[in-house]
Amino acid sequence: MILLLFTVVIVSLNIGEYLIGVNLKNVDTINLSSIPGRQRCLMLAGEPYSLILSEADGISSYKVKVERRLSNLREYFSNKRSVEEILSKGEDPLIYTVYEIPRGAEGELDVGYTIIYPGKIGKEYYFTKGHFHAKDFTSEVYIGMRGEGKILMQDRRGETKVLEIKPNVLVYIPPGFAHRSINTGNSELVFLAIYPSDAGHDYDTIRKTGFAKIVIEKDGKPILVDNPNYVRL
Ligand code: M6P
Ligand code: ZN
Repeated sequence: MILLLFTVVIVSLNIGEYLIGVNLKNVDTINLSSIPGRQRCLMLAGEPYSLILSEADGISSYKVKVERRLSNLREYFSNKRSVEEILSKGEDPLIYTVYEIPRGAEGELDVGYTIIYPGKIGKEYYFTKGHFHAKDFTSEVYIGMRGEGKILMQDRRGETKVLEIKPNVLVYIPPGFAHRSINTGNSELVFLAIYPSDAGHDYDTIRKTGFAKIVIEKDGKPILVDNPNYVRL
């Protein structure tokens, strides 16, 4: 009987991993957008949990770790010549890392812990890809942990808003706004993100249009300027 119960538990865990498409226990580096059926992940749904915010590993008990390097952001930075120069030297700097606890089910919340490293490509500060939510009527909350930066938000008409993020600051991103985080400091920008588990990531729109504004360094300070490559839909 105990053996039967044990077998049932093992089989169901494997099915959970099969549904999300990755082995969650051994995930090291994975492209978040490549996980099929994230919203069907059954691993943790319904179970309460607590976690420790640690400087070393992001968040304890994370299930997915995403690393994005310059080569993953090739189309995103505005100074294409700088991008190609760096990559052609065989360098591929790590721009940011996300530790994530996906929950999978409608009504639940996913938690992400993002570290954007300090740096620039040309004059443009390191940033995240940025995305709309696949479900447009979902929002998100960011809580600054370390460092300083900006959250750039843009609605479907191309109207932008920018807010500061730093420790003890909470930024609310309303439904319908794409969001990108930018590290404008000399140290890591670290923040927590909390969003509905079924929100989904729409990367395609921003990949095609870019944001209408970019954040660049001028005289040692970050300034917001028009993006010369922005494509208005
Ligand atoms: C935050 C959240 C995540 C997101 C991450 C990186 O943690 O918004 O959902 O994945 O930032 O941003 P992006 O997915 O745009 O690369
Ligand atoms: Zn989001």
